[in-house]
Amino acid sequence: MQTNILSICYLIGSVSFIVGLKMLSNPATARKGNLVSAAGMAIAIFGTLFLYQPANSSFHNFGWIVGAMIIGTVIGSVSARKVKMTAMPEMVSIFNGMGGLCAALISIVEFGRIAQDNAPMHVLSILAGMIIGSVSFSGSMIAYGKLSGKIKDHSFSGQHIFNLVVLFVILVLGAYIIFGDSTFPLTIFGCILGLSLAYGILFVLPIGGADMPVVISLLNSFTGIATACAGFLYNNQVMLTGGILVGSAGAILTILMCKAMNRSLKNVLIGSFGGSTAAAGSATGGQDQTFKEISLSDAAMVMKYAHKVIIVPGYGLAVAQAQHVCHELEKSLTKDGVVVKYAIHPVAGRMPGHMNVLLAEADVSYDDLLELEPANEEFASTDVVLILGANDVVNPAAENDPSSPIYGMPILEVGKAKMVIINKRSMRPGYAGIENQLFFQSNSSMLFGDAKDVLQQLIAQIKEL
Ligand code: TAP
Repeated sequence: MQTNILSICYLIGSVSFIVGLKMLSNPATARKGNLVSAAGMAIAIFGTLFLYQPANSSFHNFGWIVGAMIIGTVIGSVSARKVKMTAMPEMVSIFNGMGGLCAALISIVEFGRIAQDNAPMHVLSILAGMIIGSVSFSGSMIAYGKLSGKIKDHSFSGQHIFNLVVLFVILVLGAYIIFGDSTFPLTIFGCILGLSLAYGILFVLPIGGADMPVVISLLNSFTGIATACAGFLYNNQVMLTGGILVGSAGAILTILMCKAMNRSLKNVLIGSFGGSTAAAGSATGGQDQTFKEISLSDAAMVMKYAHKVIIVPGYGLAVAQAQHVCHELEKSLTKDGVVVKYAIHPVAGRMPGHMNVLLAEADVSYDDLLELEPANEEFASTDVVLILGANDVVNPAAENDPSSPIYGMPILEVGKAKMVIINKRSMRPGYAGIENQLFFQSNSSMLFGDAKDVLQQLIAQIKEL
């Protein structure tokens, strides 16, 4: 009876993960989707705590489990509340690393117990969980260090080959444990653990800052796969479903981000893309080129009397926390009969969906958001493009400078609009560390200042006109 109720709990948990994930795909339902999945997880956890009956023993270590849950819940919820939106990728890295560590620890604990039964599928899932979980843990910790500026990019010549050799040795040792007649499985298991941790470090260390989100998404997918291995090991459906969903969602996101940044997945896997070369990109523009500035009153005037304005939000908008005042500007222009839309680049900001989340927080209608391709079709018929703290995602070097590190990345082709107003605080480059020719084009004008201050003043000017 108890086992049947537990199975129903797991079924509810699994369904809630799927429904929650579906709801996460739309900003209007995303918050609820998160709650639905969290509720499903709570049902699965409490079902296990109160209904699970181990085959040959009683449920023990209850105090340890509940104690760890309380500590984890307090740390998780306090840090999630405190974290700034711009530091979210760092937090995702840490949480993801903890997931990988848990999956690896399960494999380590179970190796001594289950591996003795010599069932190759069990040993395989233990090894896969340990290898993938360890890579995900050490890689995520390095990713956290790099995103928070504590660790710099590091690489040495021949590193790609070295990484491949390490990976190969891990696989050979793993195969030896499964199929070989090893008298020292624990020693070999320890070697695989050490090499897997080293591989996670080696594969993330050389990757350049601008490419980190792809790696984080990939590591997230690894954690899901490692969890699915543990689910298979314990024949636990909810763990298996959760792991598969995280693994596949992470893999799909990785592929989409690779596409958005024109990177190859193969190169991500052997840790050989981006790199500090990003900062060494072609420094076109230079001191001999001039840019125009536009005054607040002129900017307010051209926008108020425009037919169509497209706003391009970027990382700077998030830094300035200017999303609410940006929505105010949109409302004020719309009242004057201007059509206002937002063009969202898939990697604008510092994490996938960053801009969508920010704008949804400010109640901007989802219908007004244009994705890359539809936005590029609309720029030619747009009077004014207002760029708010975006840089790399509108950099034409991605299209016309083969020596640029962002060459090939699809960009928002804002230069097609009649006029482009760029708001930022200075002429400093964006995340990729490269100069932006857009700022020097004849239809571009710079509007310097903090995005929030500038927007507030623009609204005041528009009201006065
Ligand atoms: P960036 O290229 O980083 O440019 C942001 C610009 O905002 C900077 O040039 C900065 O110029 C300006 N800025 C900063 N604070 C500001 C403020 N308070 N007010 C006004 N402007 C401000 O941003 P982007 O165009 O959004 O491009 C994103 C970049 O990050 C890409 O290279 C992308 O690959 C990378 N990246 C993306 C992700 C994802 S998945 N979204 C994750 C990690 C990295 P000033 O200093 O002159 O003000």
